Amino acid sequence: MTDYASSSSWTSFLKSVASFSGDISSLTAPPFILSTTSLSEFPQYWAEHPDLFLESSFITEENYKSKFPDVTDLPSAEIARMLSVTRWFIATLKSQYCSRNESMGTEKKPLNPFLGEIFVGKWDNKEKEEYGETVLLSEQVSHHPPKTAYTIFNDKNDVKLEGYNQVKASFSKTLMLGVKQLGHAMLHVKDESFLITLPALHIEGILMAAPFVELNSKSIIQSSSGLVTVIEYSGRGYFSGKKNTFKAKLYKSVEDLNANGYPLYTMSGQWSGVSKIANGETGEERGTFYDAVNHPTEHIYVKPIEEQNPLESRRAWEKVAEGITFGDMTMISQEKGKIENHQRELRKQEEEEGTEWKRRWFKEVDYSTISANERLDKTDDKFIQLCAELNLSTKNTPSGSIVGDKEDLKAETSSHWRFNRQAWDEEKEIKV
Ligand code: CLR
Repeated sequence: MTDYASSSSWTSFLKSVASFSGDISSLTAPPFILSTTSLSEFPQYWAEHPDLFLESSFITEENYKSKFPDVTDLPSAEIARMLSVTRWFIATLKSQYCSRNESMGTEKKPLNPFLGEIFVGKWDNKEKEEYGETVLLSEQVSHHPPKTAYTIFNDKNDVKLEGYNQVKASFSKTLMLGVKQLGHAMLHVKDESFLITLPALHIEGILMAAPFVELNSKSIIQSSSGLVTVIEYSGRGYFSGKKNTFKAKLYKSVEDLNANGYPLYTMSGQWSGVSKIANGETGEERGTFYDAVNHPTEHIYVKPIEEQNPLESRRAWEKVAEGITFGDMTMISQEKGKIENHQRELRKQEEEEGTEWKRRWFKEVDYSTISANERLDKTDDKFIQLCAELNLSTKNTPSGSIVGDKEDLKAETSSHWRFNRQAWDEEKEIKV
């Protein structure tokens, strides 16, 4: 990448970063650092291991021991399901944070979705009849600031993930890009729900024109069963000198976590490689937890572009993507310009008519009216219940913020995007 690093297009990009406003989409980067993939596609990373995504739904009182044969001291099916959800989550990280480096050599700047852009696809799991079909729907529900809402569901096994992505980014003096994620994800497996907080991250290697992601901080998975897993991340050096390492602890309850008690299990290693599981009290190893190398990803099926609706991401960006592939800056800006002009026209029209762009499959839920803790006993909303377990803020804060902390006090709104299943059932134009 040293050729690119010393190119004039890169040095002038670096200069423009100095006056960065906070809106990543406003940065004009040279073609070699542009990705042909839109951010609306990123939710697919949650299910590139369809077997692990569904696994917890197959764990019962009768079979739970056989699902983790090395974990000889496994106390219950509930704990087995939590281990399974944790394993699935760990398995998603390589797709989420390493896949661009693997396919394109470096992290790149994704296309910034337009309002109403959609990305749909499925894993048909034909070789495993009991899996049934897993469907992904993703929709750009806001342009300023960009927000992508998504759901991934499998009706046959009653598994559903829903969430939305939004980031806040800022460059440090050393040209490291710090990124906070504002959304969250929720997984529903039959009657159990799991709230997942999203890690902060930073982009290294920008100076060398070879960006890559490192995760900071932590993720929490809170189950409606009371079990909770805390996953701490570190880059090269901190835990072991290896990159992409984590340490996860599964606790019986938030009380145990807060009392600094022993976890039931600890899992540690590289999320992009091998990790081990151990008894949380004795430290005795219980075998391999996850091995990314032995679990190749299964990519989503997406209809050919000719069959796609003009709102579908790959069709909408086809010409821009061609420009990027050819390294043709003129074509890129012309084709991007067409999309932007069309969007400006739509917004103008809406303003004249006093209307708003209609969101297709997701609705915005304002939690400020329902999240007060004293009403906890009156709500069956899983997000509120699971946040309350951990004292997490239900406002629009960086994922994982605690009630009363700096970010929580600063935040003014509490709106989150939720899947509207009925709207999908009534959908006539878009097919997966
Ligand atoms: C989006 C939500 C996914 C996880 C994820 C992975 C990589 C992140 C991406 C999110 C948001 C956009 C991101 C990207 C890595 C690089 C890219 C932060 C959080 C930025 C916009 C690219 C910067 C451009 C460089 C050339 C400086 O579940």
